[in-house]
Amino acid sequence: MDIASTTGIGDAPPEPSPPPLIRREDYAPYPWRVPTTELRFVLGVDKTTVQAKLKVERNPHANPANVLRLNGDGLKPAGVWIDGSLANSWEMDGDDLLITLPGDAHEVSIDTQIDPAGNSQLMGLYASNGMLCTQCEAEGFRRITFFPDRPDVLSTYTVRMEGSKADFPVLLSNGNCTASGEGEDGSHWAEWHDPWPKPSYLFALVAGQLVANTDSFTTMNGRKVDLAIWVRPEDLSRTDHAMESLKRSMQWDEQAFGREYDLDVFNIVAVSDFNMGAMENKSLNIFNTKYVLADQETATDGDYDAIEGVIGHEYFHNWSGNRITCRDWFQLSLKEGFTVLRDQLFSAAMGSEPVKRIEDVRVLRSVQFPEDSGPLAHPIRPDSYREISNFYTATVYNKGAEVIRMMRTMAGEERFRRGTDLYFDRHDGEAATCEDFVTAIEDGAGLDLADFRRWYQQAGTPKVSAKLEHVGDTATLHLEQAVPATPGQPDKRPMPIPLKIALFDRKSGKHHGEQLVTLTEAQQTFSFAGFDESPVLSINRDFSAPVAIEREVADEDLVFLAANDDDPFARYEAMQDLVVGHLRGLLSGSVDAAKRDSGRAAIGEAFRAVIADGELDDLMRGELLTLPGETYLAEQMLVADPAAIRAEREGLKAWLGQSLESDLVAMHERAAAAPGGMSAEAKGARKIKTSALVFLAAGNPDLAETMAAAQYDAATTMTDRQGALMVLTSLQGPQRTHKLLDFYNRFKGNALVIDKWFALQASSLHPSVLEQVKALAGHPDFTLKNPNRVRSLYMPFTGTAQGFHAASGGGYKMIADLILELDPINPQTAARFVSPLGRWRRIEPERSALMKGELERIAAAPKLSRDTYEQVTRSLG
Ligand code: 0A1
Ligand code: ZN
Repeated sequence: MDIASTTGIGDAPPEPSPPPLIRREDYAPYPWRVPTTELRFVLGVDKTTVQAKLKVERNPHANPANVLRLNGDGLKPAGVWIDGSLANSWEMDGDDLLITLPGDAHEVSIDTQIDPAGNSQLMGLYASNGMLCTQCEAEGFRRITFFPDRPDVLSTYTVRMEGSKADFPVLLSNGNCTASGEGEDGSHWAEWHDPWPKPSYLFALVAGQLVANTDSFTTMNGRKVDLAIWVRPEDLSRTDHAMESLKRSMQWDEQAFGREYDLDVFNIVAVSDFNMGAMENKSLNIFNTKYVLADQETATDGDYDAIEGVIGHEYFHNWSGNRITCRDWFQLSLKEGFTVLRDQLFSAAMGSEPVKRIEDVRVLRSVQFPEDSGPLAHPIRPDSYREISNFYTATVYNKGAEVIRMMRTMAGEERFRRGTDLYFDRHDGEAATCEDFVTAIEDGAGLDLADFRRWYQQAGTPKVSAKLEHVGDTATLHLEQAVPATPGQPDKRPMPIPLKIALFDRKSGKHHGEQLVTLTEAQQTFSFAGFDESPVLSINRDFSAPVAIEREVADEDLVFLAANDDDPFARYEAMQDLVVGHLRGLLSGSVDAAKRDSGRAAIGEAFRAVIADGELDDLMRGELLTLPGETYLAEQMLVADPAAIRAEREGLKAWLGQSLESDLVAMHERAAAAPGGMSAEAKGARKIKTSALVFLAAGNPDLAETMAAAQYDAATTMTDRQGALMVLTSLQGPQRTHKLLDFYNRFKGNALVIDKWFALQASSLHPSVLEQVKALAGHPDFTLKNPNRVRSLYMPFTGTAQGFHAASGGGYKMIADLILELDPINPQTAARFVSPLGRWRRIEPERSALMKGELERIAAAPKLSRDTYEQVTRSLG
């Protein structure tokens, strides 16, 4: 579609015009309705023909238009019929098809032809290992046929698929299979009907050689739902955990949110070529294999948890996303923020609530906080975009979830439930807005959220400084908030920030009850009487607000909280703050050797107490023994030196590994003797085994090498095996090579495990990681065509101080080269690699210049996708 016809010979090449900016304030309803859509597919991997028949009628609530604008992307109409007659009253406008319609209601039919095998973007209809599948969110449907490809046009779909029975024995689409039959020459067909009106982004089709794990679920009102998880035959034995997770999700949504499933079938299909995690197409969810397949030998405990979470997430979308969808893509957080909150609550209910909370906060801080403080910062409800795929971000998803969680905290669980009940009731069947959601919570829960709406408008992580003063018998809490300037938003207003606090008595180690204070002004004080002695402040308990707290606090108070706080998150936070404060001091150069030693001693004592604490479960112990990550540490500094952060953090790790060596070895031994299985105890034991090795590897590499090699050899689970190999990969002894080779040979042919093999090497602390990743890119198993493989090699690499941030600039160049090479193949995935380079303003000057230089090199490339163009220009802007 890109053969230039616009330049005459001898002309200067035209400035490529930037892709248009789409603005939230320009929303206008679509002038037409599409009550029904009939699609007929004749399927082939290299050629699929599509016939679309749309009933259209004028939308009385929109400005009238005689032209029906149907979006397309790379399509040519092979024929257009209006009310059954071949029509010529149409024209193309760029990729869109414009049809002039005389009356109020018509039937429009359009034929198109597509090439699924040539679709390397994996948007629309594409081929993956001989199977055909679709991905339509956000704007992929327009790559299948011409259509008003926007979420506020809801239609009832009937789909007929026809194809070779040998190649495509299984034919699936949304809703129920209503008819099927045999054709000539070995073909067969099936017809599916989805009774629920839906936007085009929820359409799905799958055709291929698949087998199913089947089961059923009976809903609270007695509807029996047939469940099936479709995979390639060799993967069938790894689908049980996904099935159990699905049934638990269905049950939990009934009990926690009163949501019942609304069809007789629910299908999940696993596909190995997929741009994201999974997709909530109505009754036909399509999943990245990574979030379906698991057994103990090939999947880690983390993988099991992620599968449960993503299965839940997609299932919960049936109500928060499908029954109530989004009016436009600016409202993405309406479905995503809310659904992430729902999946977080689900996972917490299925496992350890505090550990889940800590994990969620860690993701928020390591991914969303940097996004919010960089050039790509945007509000959870963005104001504009050029390519919507770029806005499937940690901000829209994870901060979006935090914002809704704050409403829940302010309302309390019960009142919040009244709010969500009202929302589901009031907007069922509609394409709604974030504003609709907030209003429903306001009305249902009885909250005033007038100022709270600023959380939807303003980007940037608020900084809250907290100081506790004690005079007479009164403790006074001084709070101040500042929302930093972000691109396009220089001035911010204060936002309501709900903070759970407790004041601890130093002697008893207890507090007199948790309180919720809401900081609404730029500065505010809160007084608490009845304290003869100055209490210890525990603040933002359970991470009640997604803010950065700067507390003026003595190390001894942090040690106190790390040992005594009854809020597990606050306890974790005290440990983190202790370490962050220590490393920050060292990095600023303001700390002498004596102060460094006393800081280490305090941290060492806290760690020793955590290792010894008999009351703690091992999952939580593992969290408390996790040092703050390098990105989070970099985030604490205006300008970061990645090499210095790495060196100080590793220095502390080595010191802890040495001074706690016997405690760590004993902890490892104790955990190694624990029974296996999938209980919380067994998972906890596996987690702390690897934690012990991580510290020992820094402190005593030879000992760690021996222990890790033994753990690897004895492993009966991927958790133990991967943990051991992760440690060995960062060491330089002979076991590194042995075990990497063993791992590869053992799992050759299992794509998801080979992804781990790439990722472990690409994330290692090994000094030669840059050369190693370069070499791995030439490995016969590496391909740019598979997003999982690309991500597994290059994403972990962007976190390596000695690799990505190599002083030579070689790491930056490698990622820029990747972006340029991947962009024409898969722009969505390519654009995801821009943000690590976009951190340039917050990095020390020499590296900063190198990073910026690479961004400029990408920007100067002759033809960039909309995706990459937008991310690169925002990053430089
Ligand atoms: N709605 C999905 C996310 C998703 C978005 C775009 C995709 O296109 C490649 C795929 C999936 C979710 O939140 O799970
Ligand atoms: Zn989602």
